[in-house]
Amino acid sequence: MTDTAATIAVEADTTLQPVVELTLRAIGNNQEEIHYDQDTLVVPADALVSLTLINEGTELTMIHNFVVTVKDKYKEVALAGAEVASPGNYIPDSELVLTGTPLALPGQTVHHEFKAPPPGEYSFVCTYPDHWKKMRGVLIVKETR
Ligand SMILES: [Cu+2]
Repeated sequence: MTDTAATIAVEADTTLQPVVELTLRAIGNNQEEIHYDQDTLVVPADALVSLTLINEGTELTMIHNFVVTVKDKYKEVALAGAEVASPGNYIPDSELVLTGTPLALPGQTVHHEFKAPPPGEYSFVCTYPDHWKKMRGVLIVKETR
């Protein structure tokens, strides 16, 4: 009986999983100007998040990504990411990292899908060297019921 109940629950979850489309723009062409166009993103728990990151920069050093971290750990993750450098997309192998996009070069758009983490608050950040000082925000995952 327990097995049957578990199977039904899993099927129901899969069917009802909402897909949330997010579009985030990276704006600016120097260290002072750069920012994401939104500093707060809200998604429902259980959602599959389909993120589009648009890099509107044109200067060569305007290389961006989007990395979700444990709340307020954006600086620690970004500093570790700077050591990883481009072959690893500036994303450290760390339990503080929940997910991250590939790098978007100037003018590029990248897509990335990830499952929303459990309800709560998280940070997001660009881990390209020094960008964390300007490019970061809060991801809020809301309880759906
Ligand atoms: Cu950046």
